[in-house]
Amino acid sequence: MVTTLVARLAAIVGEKNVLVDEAAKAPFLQDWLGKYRGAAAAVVRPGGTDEVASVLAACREAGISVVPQGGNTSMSGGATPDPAGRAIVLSLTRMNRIRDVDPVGNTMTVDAGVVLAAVQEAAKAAGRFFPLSLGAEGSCTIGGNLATNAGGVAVLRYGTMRELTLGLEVAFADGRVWDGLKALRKDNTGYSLRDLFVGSEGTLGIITGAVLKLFPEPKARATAFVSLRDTSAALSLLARVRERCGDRLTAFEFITGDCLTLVLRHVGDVRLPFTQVPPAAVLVELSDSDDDSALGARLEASLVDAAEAEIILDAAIAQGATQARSFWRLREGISEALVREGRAAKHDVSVPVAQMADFIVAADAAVAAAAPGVRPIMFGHLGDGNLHYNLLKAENTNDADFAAVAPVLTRIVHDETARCRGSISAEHGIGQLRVADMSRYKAPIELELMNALKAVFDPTGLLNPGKLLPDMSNH
Ligand code: FAD
Ligand code: 2HG
Ligand code: ZN
Repeated sequence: MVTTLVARLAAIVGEKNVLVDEAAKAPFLQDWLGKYRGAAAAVVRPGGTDEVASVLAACREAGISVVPQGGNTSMSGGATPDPAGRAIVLSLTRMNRIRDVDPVGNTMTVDAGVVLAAVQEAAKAAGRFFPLSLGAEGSCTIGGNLATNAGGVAVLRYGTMRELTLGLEVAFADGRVWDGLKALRKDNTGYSLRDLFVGSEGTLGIITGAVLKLFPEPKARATAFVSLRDTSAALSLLARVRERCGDRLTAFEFITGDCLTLVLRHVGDVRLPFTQVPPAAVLVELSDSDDDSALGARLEASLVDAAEAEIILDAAIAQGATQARSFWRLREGISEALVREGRAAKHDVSVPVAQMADFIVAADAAVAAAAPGVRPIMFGHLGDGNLHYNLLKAENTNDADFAAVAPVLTRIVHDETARCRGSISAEHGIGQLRVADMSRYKAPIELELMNALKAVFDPTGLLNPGKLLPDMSNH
């Protein structure tokens, strides 16, 4: 059966685009964090939307499921198949064409496999700006960004991927294609199908193309690295900078001192602009589409204000683009530093911004009581109420002991999140990592409706099985 399917897939996408050799498949079968390893009958690399549709039809007939994959940078195992091997990985990376840039309508139409950085560059070449920005931008794709409703470091000003998208093209499980590539800012003709696919993590259809919103290119930027005592101080600073700078505030990234220590330990070519590692730090960035030479002065005035009010300990304002990049390097190096430090129980929570300090105090206390010595390493998009609350094993314990306690710690963190009416996945999706927790923290009516939608779009369970939705058979 699999041999027949492979031959059929080769007829659709070309023999060299169906990988069956174990070594060739290997990079597609393991996630970025090295937490999951799966198996697949083949990795299939279509070159266009029609090919995607034909591959889906062939897999459906053969009873083989399909795991869509873009840049394979998922933080929740969303793009990794299970170990059974009764799936193909559908890699969209050959579909990397920028189809159209419209500087009048301020839109760009792209294939789903275009790498995010290439979209940013194409926007720049047209004198425009595409604001989604995250550490994996050199390898993640627009399809993956859409399927996870990615956030990143500029959500405060520009919103998540959902808010940056006007239209979609989607191949359905039955092999039909929906051309929803409308470049319209206004379209109130019924239910928004587009919004169903954003954040659906490959479980409802394969996104093959998208119309994205473009923005005026920022002409001025001002960036500061600020040291502070704690999260409460960071929240006070956020309120002050917002008051003084309005929507020029583009990024407000929070990093604890313990987290900075890991970056300094594991990432080359980084330098802290202070003599000592502070208890906490914030990377603040303002931007303006006017060539506003007063932007730096505005940021400085906000920080002087905050220093006088004893909200901040110290601040360094970047003297040019090179220093700004070096501040960002400290922020963007965090995920890599965490991987190098060892196993972590990763959490990507959001709570109402005003509750963030209380959340951290309560979560830290409960974690310390349950597992003394476990190290909370925190950072995140504080302006969005989004915290990456990572727990690293105590220095004197081994991986096996930590693996045993990790689910208990996750329960503590997620229960505290729920108490604050927060979300257990702010931006990384559910994937396979958080499927069990979906049943625990989502209302039964939401789960029931989500399963009903899945049954409409993918009645045979062809698409990304085991991801996002918990099995409802025992409910
Ligand atoms: P993949 O990892 O390949 O896939 C992600 C999910 O989307 C999977 O469920 C997959 O099945 C599905 N999928 C992929 N393509 C399609 C498609 N065409 N149609 C349907 N489904 C599809 N995320 C944030 O939100 N903010 C961050 O700041 C951030 N920073 C990161 C930093 C690093 C260093 C890394 C490794 C990851 C980071 N991520 C972040 C997580 C990740 O979600 C994003 O990198 C990105 O959105 C995933 O894109 P991808 O192309 O790699 O998708
Ligand atoms: C970030 O904000 C990403 O850098 C990754 O969302 C978070 O590694 C993580 O926990
Ligand atoms: Zn993040």
